[in-house]
Amino acid sequence: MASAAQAVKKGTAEFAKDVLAGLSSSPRYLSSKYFYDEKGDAIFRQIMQLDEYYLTRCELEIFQRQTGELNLLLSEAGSQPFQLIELGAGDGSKTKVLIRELLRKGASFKYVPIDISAHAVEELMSSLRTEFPSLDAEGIADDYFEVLNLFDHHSRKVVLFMGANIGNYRYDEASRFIKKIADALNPGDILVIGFDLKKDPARILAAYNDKKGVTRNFNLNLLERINRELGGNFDPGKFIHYPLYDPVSGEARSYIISACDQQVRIDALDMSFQFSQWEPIHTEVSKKYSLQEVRQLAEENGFSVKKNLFDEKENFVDSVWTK
Ligand code: AVI
Repeated sequence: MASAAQAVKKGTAEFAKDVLAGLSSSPRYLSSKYFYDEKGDAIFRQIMQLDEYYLTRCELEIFQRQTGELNLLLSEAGSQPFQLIELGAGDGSKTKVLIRELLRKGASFKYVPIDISAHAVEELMSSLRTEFPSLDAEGIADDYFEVLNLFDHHSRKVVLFMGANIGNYRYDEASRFIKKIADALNPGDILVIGFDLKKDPARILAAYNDKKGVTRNFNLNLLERINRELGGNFDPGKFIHYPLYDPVSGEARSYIISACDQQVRIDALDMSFQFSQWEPIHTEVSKKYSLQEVRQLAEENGFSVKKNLFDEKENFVDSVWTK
């Protein structure tokens, strides 16, 4: 078993390796998975409260209005005990609505929230202990890509992958990931997956370009994280947050753009990087789906769509699939 210090060292080494690969490539990129350090988690919580960021409210509405329906779908799959595995659990606010209902109905399950942010998992576990003292729960802080095949193959599983986290993969990557989930499940197991749907492009763009500049801080925190953890000397004031939305692919993409010619040193890599004025670093994809793409993603990976649960205005869907 790795000690906490060893885990931090491994995490930092991986971060350094990925930063080197991304900044050495042309065009440059940095992975959005590194947004979520302690500061990034706090900024993301602010994003979820923003007027422009409709996604969280839509999904919460689905969970509040349709918990009964969701519960029914979960219980139809069998009455045996199951593992409720949540990929990218975050603060678990939507799942708590479901957990409360499952406990009330006397369902026998173990909740396993997984998140890349150790800090988010610790906070979630401590709030679960207070809110649901009788809940059987085990939090895992890891990249969910890495832990999928560690699950007991015999137990019944309900996997939750919400918050439009699937949108942070391009379609082909998303399909490969869904295939990985399918391989870890048995026939009859369930996957509940949240998709942000295609809609007015102006509304989508505004969600990634809020007036208060919170999403800007979220994006630029990547540079600050490199400064903090890898001894970089990025000046975030010399970089611009630039989001765009492509209605053809449905991808909202975020970039960090160098506002001037500049050189940045990263001690942990023992290297300097030259940025030219207006050079972009790609940082994030947030793909928006059509219902036809949702169905295709399910069916090409061995799932069938059992039910689509929408918010009232049909901005968002939690799609319930069975293997
Ligand atoms: C976590 N993920 C689904 C968010 C999204 O909408 O892509 C992350 C985010 N990035 C900027 N704002 C929110």
